[in-house]
Amino acid sequence: MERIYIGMGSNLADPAEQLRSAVEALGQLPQTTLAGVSAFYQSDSLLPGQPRYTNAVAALDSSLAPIELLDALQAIENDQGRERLERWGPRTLDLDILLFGDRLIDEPRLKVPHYQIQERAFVLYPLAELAPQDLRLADGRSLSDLLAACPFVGLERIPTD
Ligand code: A4P
Ligand code: MG
Repeated sequence: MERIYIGMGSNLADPAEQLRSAVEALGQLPQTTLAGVSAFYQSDSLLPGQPRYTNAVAALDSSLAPIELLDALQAIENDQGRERLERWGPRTLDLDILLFGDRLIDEPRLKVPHYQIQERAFVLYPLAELAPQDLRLADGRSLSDLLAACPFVGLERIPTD
């Protein structure tokens, strides 16, 4: 079993509902236990002219191989109506593997830690709700240093009813 953190994002078709469905689907993955879900956060899109995003992070304990997990996440995205029309385009659901145990992965289809983790408050703050305070990424960076360098700006924590 390895601890895995998944970044979830949606900015179409009732984003909070998309994230709730995604959490349910993650909980049903084979060889996998859902270990936690952060609060949901809203923020403006990194690209102007798109609807606001809702983001959250889920923690999994899984014995799936990284590529098996990526395939399963892409199947969940497709099930929830994702259409890949343009890179960075608006989407019903985006599931990114943020961290996978203490692995460094650099394959054509999969880079872990996720390459923009350090720039994204909507990833770091929900991750910090779930991860141990002294978490280190596989590349040696500490989560607390990344948080200190990425202010909580433009994020709105939303009630999850
Ligand atoms: N891939 C490589 N590494 C990974 C990984 N660690 N996890 C590959 C998941 N996938 C990974 O992703 C393209 C390819 O990345 C996949 O086929 C996989 O093999 P995609 O999800 O099809 O395309 P994308 O989402 O358009 O690209 P990308 O780079 O994942 O976009 P981002 O970084 O997710 O950015 N603003 C706010 N506020 N909140 C957001 O969530 N998201 C984006 C999209 C822009 N602005 C945003 C947000
Ligand atoms: Mg993605």
